[in-house]
Amino acid sequence: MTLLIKTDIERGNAWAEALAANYPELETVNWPYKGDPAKIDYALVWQPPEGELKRYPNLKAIFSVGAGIDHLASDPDLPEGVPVVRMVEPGLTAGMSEYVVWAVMNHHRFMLDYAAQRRAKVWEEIPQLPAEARQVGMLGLGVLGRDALDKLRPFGFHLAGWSRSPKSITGVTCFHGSGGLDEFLAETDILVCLLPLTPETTDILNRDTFAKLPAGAAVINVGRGGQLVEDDLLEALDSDHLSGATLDVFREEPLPEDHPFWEHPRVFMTPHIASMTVPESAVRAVVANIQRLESGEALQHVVDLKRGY
Ligand code: NDP
Ligand code: OXD
Repeated sequence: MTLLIKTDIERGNAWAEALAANYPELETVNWPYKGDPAKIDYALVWQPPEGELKRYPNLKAIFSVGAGIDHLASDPDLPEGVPVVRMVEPGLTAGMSEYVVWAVMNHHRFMLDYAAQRRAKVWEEIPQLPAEARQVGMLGLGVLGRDALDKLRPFGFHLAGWSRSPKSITGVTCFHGSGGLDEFLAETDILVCLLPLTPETTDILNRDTFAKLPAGAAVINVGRGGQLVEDDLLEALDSDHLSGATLDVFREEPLPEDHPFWEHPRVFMTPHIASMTVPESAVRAVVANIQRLESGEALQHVVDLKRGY
């Protein structure tokens, strides 16, 4: 059995080592692969070139290195009938929750204002609100959104969430579908986007969405850059309707040098590092799934390509 790895070299080596240690029967080869395409049974990939996966006639499953599968769904030549599995693993989930808790606190504790005061050498207290006075609203109640809400719960924020299908989560006011969005936004002071990128979620963080948030709200985007209409965000920040934004993902990555976000005092940015799959823990999920398929059981976390996640 052979698995093709396509990711950056360093991470590819970490995956190869982790797989060798956990599943010695599985041979791994790195992309670009010059051998016989018929030999490849599985692919573990991040952003493969379009059409690449169609080259392997005996592919049994495609594993995404990350949680998002938009890098695969956008391939018009993705081989038909081969299941695509998204990444669900504890290291990735824990990393995202750390980032979201930090970003929520960054806004809750007025850190963008204190950074501005520091630059201006101003020593001044800003009256602090208790966590109970704010609502954190999570767009996306999947594996990552739910864990981040769990980690935020002990601080005492009001928690709300929005998903496609109805949910019931203790301590979280749940909304769903386009009919539930306005009510969800109306009370949300700190909006976190942890949605997958699909045709329905593209551009969802736009002028209308921002206008429905209370004045002074903050926006955190850790989903995908294609969900944010960047000019609309700049307009909402510059008109002081929004108090700030923390952005980890962008329409174009790396962010172009002349992009206004670089210099904007109310934007905090990171280079798509909110969380990363940890090969040492993720390998167990991949190995367990391959063993499941090899013994005739159903794979876990297969995405619905028609739905886009
Ligand atoms: P899941 O598939 O577990 O959850 C997706 C959630 O989004 C579900 O609750 C789903 O609703 C909801 N959703 C999808 N489409 C819609 C829609 N049209 N309207 C309302 N809700 C919708 O994904 P994960 O939690 O594992 O990951 C989420 C995303 O986070 C990834 O796709 C990726 O883009 C991003 N990510 C970013 C990282 C970074 O470093 N910045 C790292 C890892 C992931 P329902 O429950 O009803 O199906
Ligand atoms: C992911 C990512 O989808 O890192 O896992 O963006």
